Amino acid sequence: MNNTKWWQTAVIYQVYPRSFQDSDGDGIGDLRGMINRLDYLEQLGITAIWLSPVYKSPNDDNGYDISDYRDIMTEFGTMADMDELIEKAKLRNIRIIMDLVVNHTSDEHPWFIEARQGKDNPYRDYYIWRDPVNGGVPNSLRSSFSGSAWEFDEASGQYYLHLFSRRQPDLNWENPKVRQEVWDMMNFWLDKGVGGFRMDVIDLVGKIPDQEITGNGPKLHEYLQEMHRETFGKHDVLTVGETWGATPEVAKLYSNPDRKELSMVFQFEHIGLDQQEGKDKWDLKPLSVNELKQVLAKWQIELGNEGWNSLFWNNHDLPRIVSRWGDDGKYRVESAKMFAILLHLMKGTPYIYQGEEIGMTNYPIKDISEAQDIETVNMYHERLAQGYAKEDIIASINAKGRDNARTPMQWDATPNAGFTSGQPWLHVNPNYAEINVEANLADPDSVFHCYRKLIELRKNNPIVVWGEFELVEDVPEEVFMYFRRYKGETWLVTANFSPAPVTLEMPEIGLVSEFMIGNYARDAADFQQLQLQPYEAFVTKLA
Ligand code: TEU
Repeated sequence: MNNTKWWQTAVIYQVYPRSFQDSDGDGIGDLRGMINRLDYLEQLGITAIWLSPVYKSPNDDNGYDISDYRDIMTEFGTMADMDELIEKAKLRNIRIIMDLVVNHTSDEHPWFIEARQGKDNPYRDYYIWRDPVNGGVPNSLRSSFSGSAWEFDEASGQYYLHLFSRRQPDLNWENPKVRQEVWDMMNFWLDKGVGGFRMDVIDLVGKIPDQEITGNGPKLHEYLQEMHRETFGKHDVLTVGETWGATPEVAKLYSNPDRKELSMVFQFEHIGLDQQEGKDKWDLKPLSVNELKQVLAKWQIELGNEGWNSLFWNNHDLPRIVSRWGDDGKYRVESAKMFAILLHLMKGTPYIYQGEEIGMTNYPIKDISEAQDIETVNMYHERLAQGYAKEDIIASINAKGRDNARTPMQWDATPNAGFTSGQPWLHVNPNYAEINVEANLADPDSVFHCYRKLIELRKNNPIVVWGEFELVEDVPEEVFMYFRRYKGETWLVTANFSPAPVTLEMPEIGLVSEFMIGNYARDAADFQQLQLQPYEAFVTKLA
């Protein structure tokens, strides 16, 4: 393909640094620990590492509240460690993608400390301040972490906006000085040789608070085009925006190469399918596999050549997919592999979240005292006050809470799963004795080796990167089946998205010439009348 970008053939691995690998026994993951695990990531075969924030932070939101964009969080190590990580990753042809959190800062950032000094401070309009209305909050904007998005500042008698925690004041992007500060900071990291940025809630930076507009504001794309011109446009880097409300039409605005904005976005339409209409993520409904098929197929087809898909099931904000939509009991390995095969054969750039590649699961809590995440804790107290039953709130937390993804990486069967020699900052899932990297590496049929083979398939077969996608419609609801076609070659991906066997008539599929990968043993012969096993998935090359 002409003008191929490296991130179109890439597979990205997300590290949540706090939970990846501790090297100094303080119970918190760190950069040295990551450096010590680069060989493992190289063995998996990934191309780049998306690092959740490692900057100085008071950790009100575990690093997504930044107090110094140009220094490293003390618990994670030093800037010298960061430079070493970038360098040693590069030696393995692995790029480091930084997490760019510029919708807001920490309230301990010097800019906010200045801004808070008074209305005349030169940094005041780095943030969004409003007078009370009728003696109260300026309007009904809500925080994602419960309650009003407005916090009263006694000293000045004004409110400031925070779409997340009250310790994460929103930056005022209408102020050109703020944008210049962001450009300068991004260029600082680009000059260090980072491979790009994941852009935290970047769809919010065009907000118009007085009209209660938060996502996709009128100046958003103007700002992104300015960012492109002033920073990464001169570099061959990956930029991926976190855009919760994006539709394919909106996604094209971000990722159409002619618009000179971003490489791609994380869209979350499939992620919201087990959430009641118009409600919060905590208000659950069963997943419809048909809806999932239609949504993912739509994204595969509608971006066309005007954008590029990111492909993910997991991240540090989401429950682990094998517990959420698979089976984390009897068919844990089979369903973990089914999710991997189904996603990694699609068109786009796959993202693997730490632990996904070994089939890690959610960690159910019994009491709110076991929860660490601010989003979860705030919701618990808000819903308790609203009269929700405690057991219902805990059930929602166990289904959708962010701590599920943040339990320490399970390296081996030694205490604390080999994550730390100290007291881990968050509970380790007790199933680490069985589910860990060491056991996966030793088992040629493990989830890890399934991911490693999928990454190899993508590297060695252009059809996986460039092939056209076509959903197969006339199959049972629980069967997710699609073609990929490229330069006369046709591959068929078949997945049973259920714990029950399914009988499938496939005579029209034609002869199978090669069995590429699957999570059950199966030879190329018997594809005319099939009984798919629980969560069975496989890929066949057709004659
Ligand atoms: O998340 C954006 C965001 O909206 C999430 O908080 C989401 O609403 C929720 O977690 C759904 O489960 C980004 C980061 O990924 C998240 O970790 C931060 O807490 C948030 O922004 C604020 O920076």
